[in-house]
Amino acid sequence: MKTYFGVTSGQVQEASKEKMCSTESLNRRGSLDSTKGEDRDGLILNFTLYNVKKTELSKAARVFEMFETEIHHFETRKVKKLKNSADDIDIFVECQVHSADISCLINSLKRVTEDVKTSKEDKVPWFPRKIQDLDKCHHLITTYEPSFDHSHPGYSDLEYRKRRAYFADLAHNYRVGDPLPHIEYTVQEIATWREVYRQLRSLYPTHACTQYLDAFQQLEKYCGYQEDNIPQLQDVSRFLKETTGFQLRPAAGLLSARDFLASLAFRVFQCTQYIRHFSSPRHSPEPDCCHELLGHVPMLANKEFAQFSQDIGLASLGSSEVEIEKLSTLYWFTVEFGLCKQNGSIKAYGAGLLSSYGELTYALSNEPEYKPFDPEVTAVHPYQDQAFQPVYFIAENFEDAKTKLQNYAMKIKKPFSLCYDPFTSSIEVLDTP
Ligand code: HBI
Ligand code: NLE
Ligand code: FE
Repeated sequence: MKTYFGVTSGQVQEASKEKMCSTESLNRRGSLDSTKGEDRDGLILNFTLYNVKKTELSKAARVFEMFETEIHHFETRKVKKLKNSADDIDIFVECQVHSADISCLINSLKRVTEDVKTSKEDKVPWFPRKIQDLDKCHHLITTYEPSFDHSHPGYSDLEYRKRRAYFADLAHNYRVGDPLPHIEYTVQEIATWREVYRQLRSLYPTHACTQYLDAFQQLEKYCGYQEDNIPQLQDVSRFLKETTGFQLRPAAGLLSARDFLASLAFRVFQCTQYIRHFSSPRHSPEPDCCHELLGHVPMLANKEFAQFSQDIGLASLGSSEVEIEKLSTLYWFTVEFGLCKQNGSIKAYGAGLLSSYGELTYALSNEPEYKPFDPEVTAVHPYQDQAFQPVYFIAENFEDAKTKLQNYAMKIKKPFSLCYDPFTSSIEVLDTP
């Protein structure tokens, strides 16, 4: 439990009690929030305290401290009045505060001065600003997990579920900067990998785009990509870092779109390490190491594509739920299930296709419907996340898709603009109100 200094108000004690209770909760989209009391979902708000007596300044500062707000800006200005108020000041504060604490905080501030204003209307959801903040971006969508979903092929395989719990622990305990966990894969796991690898490898020359084929060749040469070996994330991450600056971190399963997209802004790809159940190698509704290593990694080794991925990530930071839903749909129909034109034919670049030999053959057959990639249309198109897609979007080429996406992202309304600083791996926020 945290100790609060100089607590004078009963309301503040109330707030600290509330915090102690909110260790685990289910959010709207069914993801398990297990931030263990961290104020990860804080909102960035502006407070103005008018006509504060100069002697009360430290008291005001203490209120912000007691609520464990993260102060981004703290400014005082002398009140310009003609008479009798030489000692009064106005205080302007921008800070991140847990949404549950806002009204208590305002009440406590009102003990310092009656005149408190908040910019509640420009609520901005919390987002990571530095790469270490990604340790807080691990919220899982549990829909397709073997222990929750009865139709998951591993649901009644206790051995498999135990193994999945082991992988989940590794991911939960991981912190930025740690070495990526080395895995001793079992004979059965390697057999599943072999089956997936063989089938896909025979399809790639005719089904995958040239950017994919080039990178895949490199990965076979330098990164242990072979049918009898599941590559280690540590080796793959090093390879990507050298080619496009992308790096990997372990993920316990399917992450919330907000957390997953946020990490892309830092050129970090959240990667599962477990493998799909041996009974269904053709297709898995949830990501696994076949999906990450065979689907995503080769494309992340392409400069143009790496930029495209980071751009979606940057667009997601601080966006509303509605915008996140649209960006994740865009991501779905491009990075996951995208097709593109190449030398007069259609090829796959989406990771969900390049990791599922079932869907890869289907996508390039004459069964599904094709539509041209257009962010405005694609972002609101319904998608299928349990079976093969009925519709795929075709990009002219990556350059075109990237420009269209950047134009789309520029139209997302935010009260600030963002810039990624590659030297410090952090986000600079500009024009904050
Ligand atoms: N989580 N671990 C992981 N891997 C993904 O590929 C992934 C994810 N969460 C969401 C997601 N992909 C997307 O389909 C979009 O919702 C962003
Ligand atoms: N369907 C894909 C596969 O079987 O590899 C995984 C998709 C993950 C979003
Ligand atoms: Fe994926």
